[in-house]
Amino acid sequence: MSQRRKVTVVGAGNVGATCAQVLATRDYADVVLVDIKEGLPEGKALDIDQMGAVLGYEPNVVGSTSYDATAGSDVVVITAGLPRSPGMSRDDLVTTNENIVGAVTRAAVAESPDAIVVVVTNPLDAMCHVTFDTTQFPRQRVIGMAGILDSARFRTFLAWELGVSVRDVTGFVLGGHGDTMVPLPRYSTVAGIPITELISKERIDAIVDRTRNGGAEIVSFLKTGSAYYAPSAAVVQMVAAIVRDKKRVLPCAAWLEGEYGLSGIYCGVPCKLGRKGLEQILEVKLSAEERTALKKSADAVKETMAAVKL
Ligand code: LAC
Repeated sequence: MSQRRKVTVVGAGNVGATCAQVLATRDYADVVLVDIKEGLPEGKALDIDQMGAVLGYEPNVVGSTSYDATAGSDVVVITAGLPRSPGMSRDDLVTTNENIVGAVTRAAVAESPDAIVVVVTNPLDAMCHVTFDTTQFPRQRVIGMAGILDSARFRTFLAWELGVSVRDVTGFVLGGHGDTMVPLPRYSTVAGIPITELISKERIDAIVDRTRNGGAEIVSFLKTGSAYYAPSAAVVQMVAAIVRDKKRVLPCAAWLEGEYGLSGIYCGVPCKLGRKGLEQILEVKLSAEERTALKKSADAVKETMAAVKL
């Protein structure tokens, strides 16, 4: 595939700007970085472009406060919104961020009616739902980023626990992006060996717990913001799977229509991503305990959704 693709990133804060930066270094897409704050997207885009002369990629990032430059994007990434601050749950953000996400989604899809939208703003599952309602797109074209981040955290902690390369660790995390997310040890492996064969139940429980609180752990260190390096890399993995039609199977937030016994809700499940966006949801059998945990996580997403007014 020789033709460059076009990716719009809405929000030039830490997550959005880092997304634009990582995307730029990959050099397969023209990137438009949009923010309402005058000067911020333009300045960051210029800086990222000039890094290309050093690292060796084409300077094709444009920053703008208007959506004109975004027209005809293949993928739109929504990062706009307030981040969590210490002591604040993801759900506390719901009212502020639903207004922001609704408005930027409308503006972005007006210019790119065929785009696939990747939602990143928290509370993630609820903001996916807001974007899904706002765009009226089919579910194939509105997907949320959370599971790759959550499983990246899970994989990192497992790799440290065993002293093995993180490349050989797979992690399977289902459910909403919140404290009730459901890491599944049975389906998490080191080079194909289930971690339940390698790590004691007590240690797995502790690692699962740290994973569930992985976002809050970083917020408590940073004090004035939340994680952005790993989240941005996770977004780029989704964007790459879509624009390069890779058929990757990645944990993403998807609109469920009966899968895993859930309907009318966004929730993290294993998704096949390709040119059409969400091309398939993979279902696996869950134990009674796992099903209960997933139901609890879905209930938490529904509770957050109850606060959405749009
Ligand atoms: C995290 C927050 C940003 O998981 O949701 O890092």
